[in-house]
Parts: sequence; structure tokens; C-alpha cells
Amino acid sequence: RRSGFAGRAERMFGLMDGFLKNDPWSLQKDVLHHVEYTVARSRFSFDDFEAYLALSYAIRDRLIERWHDTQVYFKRKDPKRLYFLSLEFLMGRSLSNSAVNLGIKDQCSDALNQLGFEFEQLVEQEGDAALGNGGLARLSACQMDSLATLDFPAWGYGLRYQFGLFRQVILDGFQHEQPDYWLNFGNPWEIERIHVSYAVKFYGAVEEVLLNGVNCKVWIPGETVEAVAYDNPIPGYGTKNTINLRLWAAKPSGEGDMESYNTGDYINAVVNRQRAETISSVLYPDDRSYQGKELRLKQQYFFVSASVQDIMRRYTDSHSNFDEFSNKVALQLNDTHPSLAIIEVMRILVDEENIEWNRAWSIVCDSFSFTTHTVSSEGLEKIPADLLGSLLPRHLEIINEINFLFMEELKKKLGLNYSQLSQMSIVEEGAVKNIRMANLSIVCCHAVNGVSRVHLELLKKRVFKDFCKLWPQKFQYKTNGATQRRWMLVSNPNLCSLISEWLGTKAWIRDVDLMIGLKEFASNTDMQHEWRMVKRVNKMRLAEYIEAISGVKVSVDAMFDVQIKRIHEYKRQLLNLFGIIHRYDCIKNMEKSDRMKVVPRVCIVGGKAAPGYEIAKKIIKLCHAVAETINNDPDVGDLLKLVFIPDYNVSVAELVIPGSDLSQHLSTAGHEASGTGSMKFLMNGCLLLATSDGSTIEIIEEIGNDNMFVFGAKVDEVPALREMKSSLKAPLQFARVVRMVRDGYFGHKDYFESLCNTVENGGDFYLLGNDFMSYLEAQAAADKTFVDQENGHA
Ligand code: NBG
Repeated sequence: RRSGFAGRAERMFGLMDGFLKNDPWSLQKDVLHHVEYTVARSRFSFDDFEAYLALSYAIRDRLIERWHDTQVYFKRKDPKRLYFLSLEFLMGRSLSNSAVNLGIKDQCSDALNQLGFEFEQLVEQEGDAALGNGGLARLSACQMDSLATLDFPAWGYGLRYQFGLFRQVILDGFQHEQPDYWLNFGNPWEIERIHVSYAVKFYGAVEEVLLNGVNCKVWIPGETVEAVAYDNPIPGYGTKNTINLRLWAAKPSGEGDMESYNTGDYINAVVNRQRAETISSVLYPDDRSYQGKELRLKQQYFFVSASVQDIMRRYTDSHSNFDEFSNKVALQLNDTHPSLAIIEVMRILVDEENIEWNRAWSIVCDSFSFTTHTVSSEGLEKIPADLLGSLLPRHLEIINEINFLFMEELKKKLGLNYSQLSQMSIVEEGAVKNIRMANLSIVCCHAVNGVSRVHLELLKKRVFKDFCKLWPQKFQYKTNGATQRRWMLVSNPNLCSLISEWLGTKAWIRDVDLMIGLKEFASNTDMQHEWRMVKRVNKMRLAEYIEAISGVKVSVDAMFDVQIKRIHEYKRQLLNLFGIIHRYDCIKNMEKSDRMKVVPRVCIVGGKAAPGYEIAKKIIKLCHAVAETINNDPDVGDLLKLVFIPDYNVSVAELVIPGSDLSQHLSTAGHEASGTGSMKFLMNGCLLLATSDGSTIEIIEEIGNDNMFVFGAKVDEVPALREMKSSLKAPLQFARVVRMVRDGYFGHKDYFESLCNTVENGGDFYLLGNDFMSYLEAQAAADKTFVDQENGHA
């Protein structure tokens, strides 16, 4: 019936022409329609939030139209499809992004103005979709935008968490976590697909049965949960291609009802079933450590099983066997979190489709590839074999079988080198047997992807050394990127107008390389002047926000110096704080007359610490303690301010980045796989102060050392420095700032002791002491450049 309709629509309207018109008048009519009939408010009286909902529904209608056309188009064309599986997506807000990508933002503004509303104000009504932690999750979101814009037949799959990343609330300088009730007021951007649901099975046992004279394994599961699809259309920019992000929610299953209800305990039976929903209830807030928790494993398998069933269904709709599977389906795993998908496909092919093992294995290897986002072996995911065996008994058997065959193959290649065999084995032997998900992924995938050039080098040298030797052709890298649609068009429209005017084209919005054309105007004083005005307006907006959240008044003449990202020891927010303390100490100790020479700074720090990460939480507290002292010191005034922006998320980043002059990326070299924040700042005309790490190394090659402030040990120097650490003496300036913290200059003497211990007495694993002087030099160079720019030398 559906394809019949599509055929008719195609004949009547031409496939890619929408029913809905995008002029302000039509949009206005649709908004009022949704006010009255969807939001159910009178069209004569509705508030900003209701207007936001109605506008979102009006835009969603347009997305749905394009979404349908896209699906019909690809169904007919039957290209190879790309499926991107990720446990995390940090989408942020959708209203502005959708309006921009559909090219109807101005029309929406006009439509709203006539109704007495402001587009920008309505945008603020939307909460962030924060279904992820940090870099990995935001990268997924940028990739979806890019895939849509570049006309790929791609779908994303993930989990629809009831509670996304926790809200960070600061009380007395300490981080507290609160649940993120993002769905409480509804979500106009998703489409619930009650009819798209799959049974996902857990527990039970494996039995051997005789089928047609052959012994077969059959998994008899013990529990069933229903996965229901929620679709989130993702529009491309400057194209009709609108792809799908399908997120799964867990619902109690209707299966097996009779049995439980017959026991007589009706109430308990209902309550127990309701528990199924907990699977998709909450995002794990830790982005780097895996504790082998059952709920986490259930989440992984739940979303993987539903996605694989959905993908298989789509494939078998138009293919009668699996011969074409790997030509039609590419499964890209975002880190190892979805790697059970590999085993699930293997299980379906072997157990359910009765495909012979070797044939199934080659289909699987040809279809799957994976990206790793980690640089250290400690960060790799492991799952206790017992846990996996009890939740997914048949999957554990398959993993063991794959590992057995892999070990046999290795023995033929390497001989009986047991230490190497045990390093490479998918199963880690020991007091607790673990399944190494990275080893599993490498063995089963045809491509393993790093996220920057140096990341790949580190994988080759350290983390996956043996595997790289064995299969050099599998390992490759694609340096991360960030979409200029969200990070410029949505967040900095004035800069975009400027760029388009000077370039004489908007083509750079699809092809970022075209921005190189600006180079020819770099010394044009009109352009410089316009550029500075845009920056100033953005800084004013940010200053207003800072005052609203913290009460601190900041001067827009000061340099806005920003470090926003997850709080981690390796990202060295502590180095930043020590630098600020040093600056403060210098101001305090200088002659009053010399203070005029100090370049005024507003230091802005933001980021969340994982709830169980004590040291990271202490860094947040230290930031508040230092801010309290500095911001209230009359000797300092506007020369130095420090503000912590609470609850850092995508929409906060959209506000902060365009208003920044300098941004800091301080990871100890060799610890940041790529880093993507730096790119967002660069796009917005903000200079970088950074170590030579991750993607920064490639940025330096592109823009040159002269155009940024690079400092600190290099990737290949770090191991030797670590060896020598105990014999190295930290510089006096460093010892002095640490002493100030230890002595309680900023209060909380005892509380900060353990934090200070992480950087002293030979314990300075992240080499803050080593990099401190070079950091201060880079900061001084940044000061100098800022003054030159004020003098018109930039
Ligand atoms: C992060 C890395 C970053 C990288 C992003 C995206 C996780 C687990 N890893 O350096 O730390 O830019 O992934 O690849 O979020």
C-alpha cells in the first residue's frame, strides 16, 4: 500500500516536490494550525513555549515530507547503505539547526514576527538532547549532519535514554548531579513508531537439537523486552536528502503473558514487566571507564539487537538470500560499545539462516568496520565472561568459537609464542575472565579507524601493536571534523554573512575548503574591522550570559580565554588554573604603575566531571575557590576574572565559542585521540593555545606555528620524560603556585591536598610541572598578539 501511494505521489507531484510551502504566510498558517490542533491552545493566546512547539511541529512536517521522499528514493535505487551504530549522540537543540538546513530560517522569523514572537527567543525554549558524554558523542552528531548533507544513504542507530547526561549543578563550588528530565515536556522532533518494534531476548540457555539430521544450537531465551523505534529526521543542508536517526526505547513485552498472570500475582507481574523500561532509562555518565555492569551490557545488546533486526528486515525485503549483504550493507561501529552487533549478525546467519560458519564469517567481516576513540589500553572496554555468558549464553559460545579459530590461525603464523597469543586473544585469562571488546572488533572487522594521524601512529606503536603487524591493511585513520552548519551557521550567523559576502558565495557552507578564499582579504582593513565588530557583538552576548549565571560583570575589552570540555586530568584544566594563579600572583606582586601593562583577561572554564571521578571534582572546586578570591580582589579589578560556566552542553558551547578570543587545548601529548573542540573555535575566528597532540598536529601543519600558540612536550618526548620524572625538578614558579593551593590561600587546605599530590613528589603523571614554563611563554605570546590586534596589527 505504501509503495502504491509513493507511486501516485510521484506521478502527481514529482517525487522531490513537497506539498508544504515555505513562504512566511504558509509557515504562519501551519504554526497556527499546530497551536490550535496539536498543542491544543487557542490561536489567540499562547506563550513562547507553545509557539516553540507549534513552530517545531510545522518544521517537523517539512522534515517528514523530505524523509519520506528520501526513503522512497533509496528504496527504488537500492544503493549500499551505511548504518552508523553508536550508543551516544549529542544532538543538542534541533529547531535552529533544522530551520537552517532546510533554508527556511528567515521565513520562520518573518512568520513569527507577524505573530509577535522572535525566532531567537523560541530557540531558547528548547532543551538539549544530551544522549551522550563528550567528544565521541558530539562527533556522531556532526557526522549525521555531514552524511545527510553529502547525500549518503545513511542511518544512525542508538538508544533513546529517558535521562540523558546529568545536569551539573554547582553548590558552594562543588558539582552535584541531577537527572536530565529532557522528555518531561515532550519532544516534538521525534516520531514514535509504535508499529516498528522488535523483541529483544536475554538470559536462558543454549540447547542442542537435531534439525534435518544435523546437530544445531538453539538459544532458548529467558526474558523478552520490546524495542520500539523513535525516528529523528536529520536534514542535509542544500539538499533534500533527509536521513534518519532511529533510537530505541525499551517497553515491556506482551509475550508470555498467560504464564505470569496465571500465577495469580497480577500486580507483581505488571510491576516486573514495567522494569523492562529501565534498560533505556539512563545514560552512563562516564566516558572512559567501563565497570562491566549488567545494565550497561543490557543496553548495548538491546540497541544492537533491535538495530540488526531492523537492518536485516530492510535487506531481506528486497533480497532473497545473503549473497549481496556486504555489497548492500556497511555497518560502522562507533567505538566498541556496539560490537555485539558483530556476534548478533553471526548468530542470525548461522543459527537462524542456517548459513555455514565460514560463509557467515566472511559476510560479517566484509560488512563491519569500527572506529576507536581511545589512546590507552586502560580505556578499552572489557566485559566479564561470566556476565556475558549469563545474559547472552549463545553469544559467548560464538565469541569463544571465533577466538578459538583466531588462535589456531595465529599459532600457524607466530608459532607457540604464548605471551603474544595471550595478548592478542579476545579472551583475557585471569582470576576473572574478560572479553576484550577491542580485540573482538579488530578480529571481526575489515577496517579499524583512528581519529587523527597521530592517533593511528599510537595505535600502531602501542595499543594495537601486534594487530597492526598482523593486518597492516586494516588500520587507517580519518581525522575528525566538525560541521560548519551547526558551529557557524546556527551559532554565529553574523560571521557567516560576513564570510559569504567577502567570498561572494555561500558554497563554503557545503564545502569548507572554500574558506581558504578569505586569505586574500586577510590584510584588508575593512574586512578586519567588520570581523572585529562581529566578534565584539558575540562577546557582548557572552558577557550578558556570564553576568546572568554568575553575577560577575566582565569587560568585553578583555581577552576572553576559554577552556570548555569534559574535566579530565589528561586535559589538564589544572594547568590552566595554575597559570591563572600565577598571573594573579604576578599582578598582586607588581608595582601599581606596572599593572597598566597587564593584558586584561576573562578566563572561562566549563565542563562536567564523571560523578565518581574525585580528582576531576576537586578541580571544579578549585576553580570556584580561585575565582572567589580573584574576582573579589580590588587590586585586580578588570585585569583578571575567572568564571566557571555550569552545566556545559552543546547549546552553551554554541554561545561561548563565537565569543572567544583564545581557546585552550592542553592535553598531555599522546592522550587526546583527536579533539574536535579546537576546530569549532577556529571556525569562529578564535586562536588556539594548544599542545601538539591529536588533530592539533595536523592543524599546525595547515595554518602554521605562527598562527597559534603551541607549547609543551611532544608526543614522542612524553615516555622518556615520564621515565625521568622523579629526577626532574619542577620550576620554582610551579612549586610556588602549588604551594599557594597547599597552604590554603584559596581555603579548603585539606580538601585540595590530594589534588596537589597528583602533580608533585614524582607523581606528576600528566607532566604539568614539565610543561609549565613553556605554557606561560605561550600565554605571554597570546597576550602580545592580543595587544597587537588592538593596535591594528592583526
Ligand atoms: C574522544 C577522544 C577525543 C576525540 C573524540 C572523537 C571519547 C571516549 N573519546 O580526542 O577523547 O576527538 O573521542 O573521536 O569520547
